[in-house]
Amino acid sequence: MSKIEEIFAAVSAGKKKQVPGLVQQALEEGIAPEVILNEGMIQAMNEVGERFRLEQIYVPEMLVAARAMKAGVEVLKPYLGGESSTVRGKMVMGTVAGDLHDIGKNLVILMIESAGFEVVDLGVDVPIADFVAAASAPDVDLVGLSALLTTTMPALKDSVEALNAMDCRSRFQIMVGGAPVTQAFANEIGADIYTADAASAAQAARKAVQH
Ligand code: B1M
Repeated sequence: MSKIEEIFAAVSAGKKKQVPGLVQQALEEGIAPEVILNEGMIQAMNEVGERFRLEQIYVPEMLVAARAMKAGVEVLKPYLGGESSTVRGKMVMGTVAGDLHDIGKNLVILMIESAGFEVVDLGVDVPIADFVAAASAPDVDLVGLSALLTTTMPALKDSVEALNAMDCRSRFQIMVGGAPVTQAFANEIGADIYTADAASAAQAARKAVQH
């Protein structure tokens, strides 16, 4: 079994204690951090999601897989994206109301921080009022909203609607993402930027904020 296959297997089986060591070994073997993340861990979460959909596993198994992935990401953190010494701007970011998924959001934050932004993490299950309150700070350039469930897409829409109604709306841009979100949906709800993954979120943030 290759190291990537071992990481894939350990993340899908929720082996939280094994994953950090395997990720470390993969790095020492010279495997690129992005490959470990995408082919080892994110692919494993996709597999877990598929097995959940097919009712082969249930929520507890999804949860332990998520914990195993988080443990692996901790090891990868210093290797992803690189450090940036210039502060390009400020972003506030959260997962919308009713939604507890945060692995994707945390990866987006990691990459956007590496691109030189200060990011205020509002956490998960963020009420609309909290997005609005955070966006009203005068130095906020970007507001990021993540949604992972089709059932929380209406909360994404309502949150963006509330942000769009703010007097200071022209001061910041709104970025949305998450598995069920598409460019078409982002356009429909009036968000400025849609990105499909953490790396393109960081690129888009850089492009959007050029002080
Ligand atoms: Co959940 N879950 N889950 N889950 N879960 C999904 C999302 C699901 C697709 C699984 C499935 O059925 N195949 C499904 C949703 C179906 C749907 O709505 N169409 C689902 C379900 C149904 C549920 C529950 C309802 C299950 C239940 O209770 N019956 C429940 C809901 C709880 C709630 O939120 N209220 C639930 C719970 C959970 C756990 C708590 C057990 C756990 C989350 C733990 C955690 O996050 N701390 C969990 C997990 C782990 C998953 C899967 C398996 C993996 C999610 C993940 O972390 N992916 C997921 C299946 C899947 O995704 N294939 C599933 C890896 C992550 C890196 O990718 O989050 O997509 P992702 O983020 C990407 C991009 O989307 C993008 O960049 C990221 C990095 O590249 N991105 C952005 C994300 N946010 C962005 C924001 C941006 C830009 C890009 O700009 C601001």
